[in-house]
Order: sequence, then C-alpha cells, then structure tokens
Amino acid sequence: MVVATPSPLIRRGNKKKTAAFGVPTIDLSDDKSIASEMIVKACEDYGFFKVINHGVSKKVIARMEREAADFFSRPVSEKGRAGPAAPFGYGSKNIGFNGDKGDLEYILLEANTLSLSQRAKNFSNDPSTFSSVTNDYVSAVRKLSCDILELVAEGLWIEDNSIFSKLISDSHNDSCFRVNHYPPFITPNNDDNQDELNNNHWGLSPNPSKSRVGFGEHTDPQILTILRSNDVSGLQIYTHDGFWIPVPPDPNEFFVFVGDSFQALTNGRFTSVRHRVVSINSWKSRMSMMYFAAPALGAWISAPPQINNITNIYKPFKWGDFKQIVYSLRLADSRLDYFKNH
Ligand code: GA4
Repeated sequence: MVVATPSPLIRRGNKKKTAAFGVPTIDLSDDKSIASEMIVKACEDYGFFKVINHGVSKKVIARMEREAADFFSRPVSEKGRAGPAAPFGYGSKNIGFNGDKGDLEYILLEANTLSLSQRAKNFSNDPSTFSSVTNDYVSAVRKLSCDILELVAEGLWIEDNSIFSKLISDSHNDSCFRVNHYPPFITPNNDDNQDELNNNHWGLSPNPSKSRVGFGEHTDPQILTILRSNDVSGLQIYTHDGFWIPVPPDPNEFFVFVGDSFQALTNGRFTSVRHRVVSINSWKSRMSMMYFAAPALGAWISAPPQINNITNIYKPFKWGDFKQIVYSLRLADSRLDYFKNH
C-alpha cells in the first residue's frame, strides 16, 4: 500500500489540530488478493480511498476536462439555456430542491448513453463530440467502478464476485455524472494582484472570510462515487473520530467514496463518507468530475446473506424509493436513518 503525504486534520468547530494522515492508496496493478484486502479495510476505516494504476486513459480524462471547461467558459446566458438542473442539466449556486446553496456551478447528467446524446446539444456547439467524449469517460469510470466492486466482493470472501458490480452494470442503472466548477477564491491577504482580481470573469471582489463552502457536507446516496479533480484543493473528508481532513488533489488518479447504498448493502460494515468542498485561497478554479454509480430504480438494496447478518440494521429498500427520500431532504441529512430497523 502507498500512503500519500500527510495532511493537517481539522476538528469540527474549526479548532486546528495537526496529525499525520495519509489517504489510503490502492494500487490496482497489485496482486488482486492484496488490493481487495486493502480496499475492504479502507472502506471500513474511512469509506474513502485513492486508486492508482486504474487503467483509465489520460486522453479520455483530458478530453472530458476540456469539454467541461469549454462549457463553463461560455457566457452565463448561454449556460443558462442548459438549465435548470431539475434534476439534470446546468445548475448554479442551488443544490437540490430544498434550499441548499453552494459557491459553484455544475453540469449534472444521467449517465446512460441514450440520455447523454439527447442532452449534448445544450452543452456544446459540437454535440456529437461532447456526447462521444462524455460517453468514453463515463464508460471508463463505470468499468473502474465494476473492477473495484468485484475486488470488494473478493475481499469480503463472497463467492459471486459480481454480486455488487452487476447492480451498476445493469442496462437500467440509474447512475449519474456531475462536473462541478468552483470559482477562484481570494482572501484579503492575497489580493496583491489587483489586476487579476479585476479581470476575473466571475467578477469577484476580495472576500472577507478565510474560506468559503463550495459544496456543503453530505454523503453520497449511491453505491460508489468515482471522483477526479484538477490540481486545485478543497475536498475534505470527515473521519469516524471527528476530524475534517483536507485531501490533496491528484489530477492523475481517482478518489473513491462509499455511498449510503453501499453502507446498507454491507449491513453497516462500510460507512458512507461525509465530505464537503471548501475553497481556500486560489486564483484558479477547481473542477471536479464525479461518476455516481447507482443500480436500477427497481433494484433492492439489502445486505446479501454472505455478509454477516446476525441482525439487519436496515430494512430492505428499493433504490428508487430511497432516492425519493433523498430528494425530499436537505444535503447534510442522514437519510439511511429512515430505513433503520429499531
Ligand atoms: C449528492 C450526490 C450527488 O451530487 C447528487 C446530489 C443531489 C443533487 O445535487 O441534485 C442532491 C444530493 C446529492 C443529496 C441530497 C439531495 C439530492 C442534492 C440534495 C440536496 C446528484 C445525488 O444523487 O445526491
């Protein structure tokens, strides 16, 4: 296992405390038995890890980044035509339908081929390129998700190693794809380059606070999330022992998050990781792309008997029913509580 550079830890309430932490890093070119064991441990300890030697081509990533950056660089009025994100399309500042806000703009798409090609015309003057680039990226990260889910099954000693991956490779899977774009954030102590500030296309003025919430704390409702960002920091994860940990960006690699549905599928053995994006002093915007791997709306989420189920923490639920609850609540809410057995 490779352990990345230690990051400072921040306790809830913002009292700073420093300790060594390395993001668990799994080398997918390692022996399968080693990788699967390490993935299971990372899912248990943090619900979060990084994968290297993941097999996704740099070209596929770079082309996706370019398409998204091109879209975000367009005038606001043009981007607005691809919105609102209700739930799919272009969104700005508003997250979900219940009043959550964030300092970002984003694209949210259904991640299946048919709907992607239908929507592409709103996102590019060259819809067929946008569509094929997005499809290539989504196919690559879907394959990566399946590889990881198969390793998890092996690490849990489940004989059918496709037990989780088949949920998301189902042709009716309800996965989605999101690109978030966080504007640059400049604190007063960092405003020596006034020209750059004035020319900023976001029209920002120096911000009196030291940081700003780009995307508020939450867990992802799906099974697994695969994130790739540019080299601008901001992502933080929340640990079981109450620390917010900044995650150093790594544009060549992917970060993996356990979602609520994976927590239920493993009867609480894995826990979905709470995370947020906080912008701190950067002239450059952060751009992240997330693939949220979800099953079909009618698929049942319940821990298989192969997981040690002496008591079932959660009632079985259909992904579609869970999703309805998710959208009726606020970003930071713990939705799995609604499905707990007493
Ligand atoms: C968080 C994970 C994904 O980005 C997302 C988000 C969704 C949205 O932005 O529309 C939600 C949020 C996410 C969870 C709670 C609800 C729904 C916003 C919101 C307040 C696309 C998803 O599936 O759930």
